[in-house]
Amino acid sequence: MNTLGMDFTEVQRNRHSFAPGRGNALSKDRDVEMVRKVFMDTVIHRFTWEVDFPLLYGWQMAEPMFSMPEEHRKLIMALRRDGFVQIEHWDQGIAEQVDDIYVEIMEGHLRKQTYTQYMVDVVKPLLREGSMLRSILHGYLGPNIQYNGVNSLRLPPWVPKSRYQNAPWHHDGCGTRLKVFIYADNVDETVPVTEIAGGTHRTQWFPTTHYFAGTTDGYNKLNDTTVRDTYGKNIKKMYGPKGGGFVFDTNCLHAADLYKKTRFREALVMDFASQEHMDSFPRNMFPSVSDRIWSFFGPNVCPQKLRRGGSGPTFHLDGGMVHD
Ligand SMILES: O=C(O)CCC(=O)C(=O)O
Ligand SMILES: [Fe+2]
Repeated sequence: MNTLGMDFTEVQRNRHSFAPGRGNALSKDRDVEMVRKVFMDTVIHRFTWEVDFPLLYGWQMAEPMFSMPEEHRKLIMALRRDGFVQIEHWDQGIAEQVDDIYVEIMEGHLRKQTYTQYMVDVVKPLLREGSMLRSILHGYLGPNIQYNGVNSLRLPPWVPKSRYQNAPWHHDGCGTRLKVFIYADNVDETVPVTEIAGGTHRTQWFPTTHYFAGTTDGYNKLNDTTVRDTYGKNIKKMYGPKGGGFVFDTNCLHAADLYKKTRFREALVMDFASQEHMDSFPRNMFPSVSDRIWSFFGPNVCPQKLRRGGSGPTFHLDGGMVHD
C-alpha cells in the first residue's frame, strides 16, 4: 500500500505469468489505470507506454544480439544506457567518400535540396546485413525497422539560437526513434554541434514538453538553465571526426550549441523507427480533452512513412531489405 492508499501487490505478484488469464495484471489493475489516466492522458503518451517502451525493454535480451561482433554489442549497450553513441568511423566505405558527400551537401544546399539521389545511394551500404549500423538499429529498435530516409543538414556558424528551431533543448515529441549523423567534415569546437542529455531517452515527458512549453504557443523548447541544472553532468557534445558521427534516440533531450562558431557543420542525417512504431503511431487522432487542447499547438515531428529521402526500405533482422 503506498501513501495514496493504492495497493500494487496483486500487480507485483501477477505481472509475469504464462498461465491462461494471468500475467496481464498491469493492464487490468484499477489503481494503475488511474495513474495512467492522470499521467498519460494524451494519445502520444499512451502510445509510448504501449508500443515504444515495451519494445525498448523487451528487445534487450533477444538472442540475435549474441551473434553480433563484440564491437557492435558494445555500441548497442552504450546506446541503450545513454540514449546516444558516438561513432569514430562509419564502416562500409563511407569514410572514403566523405569529400564527395561534402561537395554534394554544399551543392544541394545551393539548390535548396536537402536530399538528392546521390545522398540516398551513398548511405545505402551502411545498411548492409552485418554492418555496424544495422547491428545498432536492430539492437535498439528490434527486428522490424522502417528507414524514413536521409537528409543533409548544413548548419552555418552565424545562425543565432533564436533562428534555428532545433537549437534550444527539446525532445522530438514522438517517442522512440533513432537519428544517425554522418559527418562530412570534422566537428570540433569551431562548428555548431548537437548536445545530448545522456540517459533521458526513457523518460515519459509531460505534454507541455511536446507542444507548448516556453513563451510562445507551439514553442516546445525547455529552459536552458533548468536542463543544465538537472542533467548537467550527463550533457555531452557530439564532437567527431569527418567520416564519423553519432546515433541518438530523439526522445533524449537535445539541443545545438551555436556559440562562437566559425565553420559550417556538414552532415547527413538518417532516420529510423521500429515498424511497430510507424504502423501504430497516432496521427491526427485527438480523442481526449487534453489531446484536443494539445492538438492546437501543432503536429509532432514524427515522419510519415517514406516522407523524407524517398527511398526508405523496410528491413528485418533475418531477411535483408523487404523493398528498396
Ligand atoms: O542540429 C542539431 O544539432 C540538432 C538536430 C535536432 O534537433 C534533430 O535532428 O532532431
Ligand atoms: Fe530534435
